[in-house]
Amino acid sequence: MKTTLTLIAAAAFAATLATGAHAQEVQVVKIGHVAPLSGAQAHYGKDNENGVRMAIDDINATNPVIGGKKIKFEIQAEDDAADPKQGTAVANKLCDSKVAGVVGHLNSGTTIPASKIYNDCGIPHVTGAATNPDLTKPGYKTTYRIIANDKALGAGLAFYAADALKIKTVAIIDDRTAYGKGVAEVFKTTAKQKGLTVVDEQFTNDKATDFMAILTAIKAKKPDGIFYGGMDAQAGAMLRQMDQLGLNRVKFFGGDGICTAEIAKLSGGAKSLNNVVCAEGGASLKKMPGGEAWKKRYDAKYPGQYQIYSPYTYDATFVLVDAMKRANSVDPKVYTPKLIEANFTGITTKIVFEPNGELKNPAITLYVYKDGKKTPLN
Ligand code: ABU
Repeated sequence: MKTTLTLIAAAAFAATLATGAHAQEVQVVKIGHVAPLSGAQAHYGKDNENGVRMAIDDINATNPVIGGKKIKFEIQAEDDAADPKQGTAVANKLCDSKVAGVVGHLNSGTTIPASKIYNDCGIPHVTGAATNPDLTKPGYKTTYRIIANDKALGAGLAFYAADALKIKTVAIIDDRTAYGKGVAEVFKTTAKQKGLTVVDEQFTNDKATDFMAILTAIKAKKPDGIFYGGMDAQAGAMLRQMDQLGLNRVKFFGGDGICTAEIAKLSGGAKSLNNVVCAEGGASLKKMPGGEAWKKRYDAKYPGQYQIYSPYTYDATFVLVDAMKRANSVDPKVYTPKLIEANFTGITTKIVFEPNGELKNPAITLYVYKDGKKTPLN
């Protein structure tokens, strides 16, 4: 028995010498990811998480060495269910877990309160989805965004409504979340500046499914268009109910929250889908530096799961790791100051930050749905 164990130990030692595995120990470094992975927004969350997983696989395939150590990145994926309270609980959990950085969160309503927690525990986070401009107002050195914010999205849609479509009247609905309320407010202000009349304003919430009462009230005001500040589960149902009320000639505007692949399914064949114009805070996949090739790889790895933000969460992961490499450290205290100096060409764009952590010169793209397929206008 003793002889057998000695032989096994000797064989293991010989194998170690051959591979050099002991020459450099592997350090596991956790990257946190937070998004809704349950509930009506789980499809956005899964897509975001896939972006982070794909980035980690690609980075690990390069055998990264940081601070003289071989690094293996791993994801710590958390579900905040798009709920601000769960968002702060998960942010505290990630601080306690001492993750090196966080990609997220997805919703503005969870990201804004979480940003203070990350700042207090000194862990940087990069969102590729939350678009409320208030996120970067406190000026935390730990908060970064790599897509355009709602000032650009709301204003871009109002300009398009006034200048390209030449509509005159609009009704506005929002879901009272940080995102929905914020983007609707920007649209309203800009639409009025452009000479549009806001004929009605209605409110809902991010769990609602029945919009017949508010759409009936809006129908009486005969608007040329409806702007919806909210997400696709509600927008899809609204489009179906607009058809039922004979509102299928009314333009339907919304920000990136409704600009998903899923809305085509959620609207269940409603004619009103043809009237949707939505805005996304980046270039179209075709115009992104590595967009189309990346999308092919994504679809092969995660068939049928693409929604909208995964290219950004992919780049957000690379931006964190790029700062670690430049600092030659995975310690957030050491590498966080390097984030603001990012000059990183990702698959979405060249990522350079403003002093407040916003992306410099973000693009926006408007989309319509042609034959049920999300199609860029610019
Ligand atoms: N940007 C729209 C969806 C996420 C959010 O900002 O709440």
